[in-house]
Amino acid sequence: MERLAEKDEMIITQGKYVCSAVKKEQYPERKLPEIVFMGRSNVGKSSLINSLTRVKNLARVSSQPGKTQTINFYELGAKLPGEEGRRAFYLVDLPGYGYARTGREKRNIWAKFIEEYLLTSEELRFVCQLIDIRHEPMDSDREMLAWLVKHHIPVLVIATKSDKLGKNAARKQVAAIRKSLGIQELPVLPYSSLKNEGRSDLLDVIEDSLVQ
Ligand SMILES: Nc1nc2c(ncn2[C@@H]2O[C@H](COP(=O)(O)OP(=O)(O)OP(=O)(O)O)[C@@H](O)[C@H]2O)c(=O)[nH]1
Ligand SMILES: [Mg+2]
Repeated sequence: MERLAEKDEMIITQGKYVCSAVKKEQYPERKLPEIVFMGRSNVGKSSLINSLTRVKNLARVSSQPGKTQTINFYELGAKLPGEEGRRAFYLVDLPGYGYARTGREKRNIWAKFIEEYLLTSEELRFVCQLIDIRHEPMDSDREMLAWLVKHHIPVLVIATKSDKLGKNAARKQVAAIRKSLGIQELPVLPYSSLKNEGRSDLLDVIEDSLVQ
């Protein structure tokens, strides 16, 4: 997404790890707006959080799927254009779904504590659902999206690892993802954590969600 003119954008002033949770009592005490990242294992959720904050190893990244096993809260500080003070909000990293080596029992536990979080969070602004730009969405992706829509949780679909494809191929693949998810009317934001592509656009969406 090219910009015609540079406009002032939100500036991330700091990022820090706050806590990890698998149950309600472990959520952070301080209530702040929450932006959540979900998607299949290995799709690049933790990498995207590092790219947004520009803090390199804030969220743990691994080439092995199944790295993130808890709900992890990162607190960000931001300076919004035209505002004097700082805003604070959480980026929330979730364990991946659809990881084949996680047994049935473990998957059920996953679903339960994630669901509890998503359904009870009072400050949830929107969920970023991540899809690898090289792959067609799978049934688990469609099921998760349908679940979010059913519960009236706002979603932004992000196509990750956009650096893996050329510009044209990426554009085609974004259209294919949109079609396969049945969301032809909604935007899909291409993102590369490697090159920070898409970062300004995502910051814009986050800024909008903070000021509304
Ligand atoms: N080329 C490229 N590789 C990426 C990008 N984002 C993530 N990766 C790689 O993809 C792998 C998985 O990244 P993670 O950020 O750990 O993925 P995750 O979704 O948090 O995975 P789980 O925690 O296991 O659910 C790592 O090897 C990353 O280096 C990207 O934008 N471009
Ligand atoms: Mg992760």
